[in-house]
Amino acid sequence: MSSRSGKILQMGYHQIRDSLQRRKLSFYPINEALYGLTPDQIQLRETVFNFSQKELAPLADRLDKDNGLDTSERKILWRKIGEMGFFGITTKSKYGGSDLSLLDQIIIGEEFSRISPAMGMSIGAQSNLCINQLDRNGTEEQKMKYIPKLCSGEWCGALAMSEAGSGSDVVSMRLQADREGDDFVLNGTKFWITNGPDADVFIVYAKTDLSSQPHHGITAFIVERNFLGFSSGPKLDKLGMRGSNTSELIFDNCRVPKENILGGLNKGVYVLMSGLDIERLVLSAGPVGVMQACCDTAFKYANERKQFGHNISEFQLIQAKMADMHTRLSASRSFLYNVARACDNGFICNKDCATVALFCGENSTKSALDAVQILGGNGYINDYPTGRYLRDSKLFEIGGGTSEVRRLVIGREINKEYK
Ligand code: COS
Repeated sequence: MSSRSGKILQMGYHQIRDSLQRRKLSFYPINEALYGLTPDQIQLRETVFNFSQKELAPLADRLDKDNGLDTSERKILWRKIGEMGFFGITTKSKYGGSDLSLLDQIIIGEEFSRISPAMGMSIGAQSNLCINQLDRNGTEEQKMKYIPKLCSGEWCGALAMSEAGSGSDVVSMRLQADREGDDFVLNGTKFWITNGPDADVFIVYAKTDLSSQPHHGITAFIVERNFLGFSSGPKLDKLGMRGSNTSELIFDNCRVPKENILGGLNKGVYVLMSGLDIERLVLSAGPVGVMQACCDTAFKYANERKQFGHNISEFQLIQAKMADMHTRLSASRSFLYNVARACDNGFICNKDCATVALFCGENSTKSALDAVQILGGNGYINDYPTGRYLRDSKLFEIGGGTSEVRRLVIGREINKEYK
């Protein structure tokens, strides 16, 4: 390549990249007939969109490169999110929540994830896994003590379920809690914990009765970071979702007062299983947000990138990919909103929650792959966000239950219905 043509090609590359980076994403039109959103929900989406553009967009790529947010920046961001009411979304206002629906929570999660899936996940872990679990299972005293601080963003929250040796087979966990007077003493570890390095309070599942069936001897505890014997490990170096801090948790004779049992002694499996349904539903906002982000980036790129004298969007093989991406997004969003509405009306069904998580998670990875392909060589370098979307997306086929577990849950329920 001559130095002249090299320069011209470089200019083309920079121009498209800069135009993608400079451009303010336009707020996309919502087909109300298709999605059936209320005027309040349309306005909510726009509010989150504007917030994410201002607060998350400038951070998203840096977080990916730096493997997370440092503590002081995270604390400032958390306060801003708390002020907007985006943490305790479905929680009653008397605990500092916003008293909105699960569908509203999904709209919020989707817009966060459209800009930064990693931040969407960290914020979701606090609002869904931690606050929601406390809200549904806590005593009045526990709720008053913890939820307002989490809703305001003063505190960061997390949930600790998985261990290095117990992922899909969650009830085989080994973290043990032994009664000593008015306390329980926890020994063992948890692994892959979202917000692990940052959280001030954790919902932690531990074995309290080894003599009964594995799933009947589990208890949920509320553990504060400053409890004696608690520590978190260094940030894990992940493939994707790097903007979301993840770590191991270590319990070394960690003393937890018995008042901090959540949902009853040896009743942890019900807290855990019912939480998993809501988690799978709400987590699905993430892949829908990523699919939107993939469309935003790839469609714009295809309409700017010229080859053979034409914008590549004019080529039918590119149009086919664009059509597939659009179809996956529309189908996933419609499905998710319908299941969310059913859950809001009290019909929380583990088959539907697993189905929607499976569908959205796998479609998101497919669309991220298509987006990388449309960007071609530029999709393969990290100056563009599509590589990040692909790496982030993969988590949605693993976290909150792998695609395999989701298929297992769905298959089991189908068999019950047809027996
Ligand atoms: N709400 C409340 N309780 C529920 C429930 C729900 N939605 N679903 C099941 N339960 C109860 C059951 O009633 C049962 O209790 P009883 O024996 O007293 O009736 C108990 O929970 C165990 O249920 P089940 O026997 O169906 O569970 P399994 O051990 O067969 O579950 C899978 C197997 C693989 C489905 C389960 O372990 C699972 O979902 N694993 C994935 C874990 C996961 O998602 N990890 C990622 C965490 S990221 S935070």
